[in-house]
Amino acid sequence: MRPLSDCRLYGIIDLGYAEESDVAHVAEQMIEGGVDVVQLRGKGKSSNELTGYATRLHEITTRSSTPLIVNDHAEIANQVPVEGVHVGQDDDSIEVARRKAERAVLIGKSTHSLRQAVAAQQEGADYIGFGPIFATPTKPDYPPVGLNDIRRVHAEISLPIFCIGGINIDNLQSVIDAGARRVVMVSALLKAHSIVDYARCATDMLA
Ligand code: TZP
Ligand code: MG
Repeated sequence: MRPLSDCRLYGIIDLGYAEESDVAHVAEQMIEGGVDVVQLRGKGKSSNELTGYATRLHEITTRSSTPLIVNDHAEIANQVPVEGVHVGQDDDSIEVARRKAERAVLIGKSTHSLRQAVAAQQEGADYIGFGPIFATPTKPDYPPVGLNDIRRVHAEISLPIFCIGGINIDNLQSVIDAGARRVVMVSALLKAHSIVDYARCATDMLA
């Protein structure tokens, strides 16, 4: 499986944007375009429903050694051989998520400040998300953290850091110039006319 240290572009298949019938195709397109790690995010979907999606997605991601991460529901990891689980500040602790997964998996944590990033590292996260960098309709209730702390968080945290929130091809260079090496894209990628071309453009910029 591709190690997170080799991952630059993290794509989230958010079921608020992707239709059920498109999920497999979206994953294939992301991978073809060079997305290195894929997350399944389905706010409002039950753990059972997401287990079904995760099973189908894992058959696709595993062919290219692309890690598949499930959002929020660590218990899915004891049903489906996904590579990881992602938790937010208001979700299970990393310790509880590891217990629910019942096996060794990667655990990522969302952080919204330098202080939370340091805490996530101390708590034993394998990677962190840092943002929202810019305001985003995908996570509307969180104030953007902006570009200013990106360099500092990279200086203080030794884990892979994936900057997230409102990132698209038009502002990606500003995020890279601010010190980011890895980013997450959700709506920009899912709404792109060609997911393959859009992801390729982003991976070229991050190379
Ligand atoms: N966590 C912080 S911002 C965000 C999440 C899940 C949403 C990012 O979505 P988009 O569409 O790339 O702004
Ligand atoms: Mg969450």
